[in-house]
Amino acid sequence: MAIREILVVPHPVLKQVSEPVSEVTDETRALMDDMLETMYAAPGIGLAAIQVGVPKRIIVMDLAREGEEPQPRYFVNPEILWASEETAPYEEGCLSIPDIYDEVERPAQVKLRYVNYQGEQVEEDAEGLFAVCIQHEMDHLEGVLFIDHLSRLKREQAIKKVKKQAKAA
Ligand code: K1U
Ligand code: ZN
Repeated sequence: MAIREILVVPHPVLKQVSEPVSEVTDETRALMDDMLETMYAAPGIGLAAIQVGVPKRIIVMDLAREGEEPQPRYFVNPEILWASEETAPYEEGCLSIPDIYDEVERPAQVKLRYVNYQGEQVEEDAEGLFAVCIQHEMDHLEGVLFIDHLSRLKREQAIKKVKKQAKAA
């Protein structure tokens, strides 16, 4: 396993649309293992493959709280089958937009279909932080960042701040 570099804005690869995975192979699982290790090291609660420069429709996540056993989760080719009309706000962050947090409103519940680590198709309902995180990560697969849900002014300020931080580092 290896920790990979996480791309940060305004890296153009983050705007790419990711390609479906035709089959979950050992190579796919090796990538998912690297992604999980990268996410834990960051630290974060989710990561899309495009954030490590791989334009494939793959997401990893772990929503276990501090002190709980790790609960790694893997989503290949995730689809939203249904989204609630009810929405909920959440103060989101993103490992590709360090130190920027802002409120995004998204459907409160979603029904998902995806392929898991073993290559099996699964359907699952998501709500709460799981619903927030999977929608945030699925946006990454379309080249969409959480700041794209904010005003142009806030988005431009966020990118400017990240660029300034990078220059200072
Ligand atoms: O960059 C990413 O896509 C990961 C992102 C996921 C996310 C967070 C909050 C709302 C929606 C999606 C993160 O993990 S940001 C870091 C973070 O939330 C966190 C870090 C350490 C402990 C707890 C949370
Ligand atoms: Zn993100």
